[in-house]
Amino acid sequence: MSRHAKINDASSFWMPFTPNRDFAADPRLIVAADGMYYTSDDGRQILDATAGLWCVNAGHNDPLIVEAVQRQVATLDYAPHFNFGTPQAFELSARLAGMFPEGLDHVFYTNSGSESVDTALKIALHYHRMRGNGARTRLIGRERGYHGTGFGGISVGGIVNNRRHFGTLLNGVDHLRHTHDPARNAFSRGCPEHGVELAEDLERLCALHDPSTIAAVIVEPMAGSTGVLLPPKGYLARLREICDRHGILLIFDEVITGYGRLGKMTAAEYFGVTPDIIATAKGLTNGVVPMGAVAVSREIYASAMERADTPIELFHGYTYSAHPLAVAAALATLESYRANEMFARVEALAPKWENALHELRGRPHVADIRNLGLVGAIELESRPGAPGARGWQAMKLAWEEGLMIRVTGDIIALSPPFIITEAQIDGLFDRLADILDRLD
Ligand code: PXG
Repeated sequence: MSRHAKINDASSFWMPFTPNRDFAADPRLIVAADGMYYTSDDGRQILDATAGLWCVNAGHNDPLIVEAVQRQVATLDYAPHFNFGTPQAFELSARLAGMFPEGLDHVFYTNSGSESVDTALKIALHYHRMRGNGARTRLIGRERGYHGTGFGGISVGGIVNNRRHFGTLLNGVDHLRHTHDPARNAFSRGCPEHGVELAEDLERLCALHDPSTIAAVIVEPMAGSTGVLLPPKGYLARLREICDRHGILLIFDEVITGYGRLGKMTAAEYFGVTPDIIATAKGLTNGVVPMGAVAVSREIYASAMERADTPIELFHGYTYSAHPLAVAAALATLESYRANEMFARVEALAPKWENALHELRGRPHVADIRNLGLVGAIELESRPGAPGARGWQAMKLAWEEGLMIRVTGDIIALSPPFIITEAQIDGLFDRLADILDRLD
């Protein structure tokens, strides 16, 4: 049976964020992975330049994590965390509390980034209500923001295709302007110089709605999914100041940036700006078992505990909050990051990564190149009348050449596992240069 027949036979799988019909005609199947590489069903080694979907930070099949999960599944498969607990879930919270910025020392568990975002938004609303500020119900996101695909996330998110088919979404949501300004900032290395004033857009929304109606602002400190949009220098600190001035909670969505992507545990630490809530997922378990974690400030947790008007302080949670397999995977993942000094490795590799990436400037169609930590983006000029077509061709050519890359429209996003070597970085960009030269 040919590979194509197999896919067509299996067409009951409605694939996520994928052109399903195109995939059936031209499938890309993965059957194994190890370290930096996937193995395709035709036996080729594919360099993983995206850490799966930004999650396999420690590389594939890390023995520490594999063994921990194997041991756990044979010991305790599942336990509820509504009214019961497992010691490891408390151990993980304590470890995480020690890794998040000072003051963010309570952790709520979820199963995905989308659930972490929903949880963060709900906790923000709950916080204000518990404190007698029930009028603070507005949530502010940002244009081009990606916060997953739950109704909370698409409401505060700002990617039009993710929103337009799904009705009226949450009400009382508004959006800051995005910070992408290639006219002033193209080919910046690291964070761009121009655009700190875009944070003042929050003052505009405060003036429009009155700050006493605004519960929280949620942003990705570095927007990943929308094509790697970096915060202008000083922007996040300015947002923090404005939130403080008006009693608004600041939420960082660190589903991509959490767990070392920028060379520190969090982007909050990297930028020296501490939000009130951090939503994470992905790298928490190296993608091995789905899990998210939401870190909240001492004050938010204390408000819930001290002001609760019912024995259960927060009516929120998931059947699989703190699932034992996920907790085992997370503990082992954090241990792997620590034992292998992986965040420091990202920091050390970042200059090499930046230089190799920016060597692509001047190749055909390259309109902008951006980077931070172990993240890179190459923005291509769109083909006239066919936005996204050139990016799509790049993704397919890359797969044929043994590279997994992500594309968002005509933007190529790169975010390899932290174990990538300098030689692999050179090999990756050599091959990408060749692919760019071949694009229509
Ligand atoms: N917030 C952010 C900032 C994300 O990047 C989510 C929330 C949602 O996480 P879940 O686990 O519910 O998918 C994400 C997810 C891409 C890509 O191509 C990015 C994500 C997911 C899939 C693809 O950049 N980010």
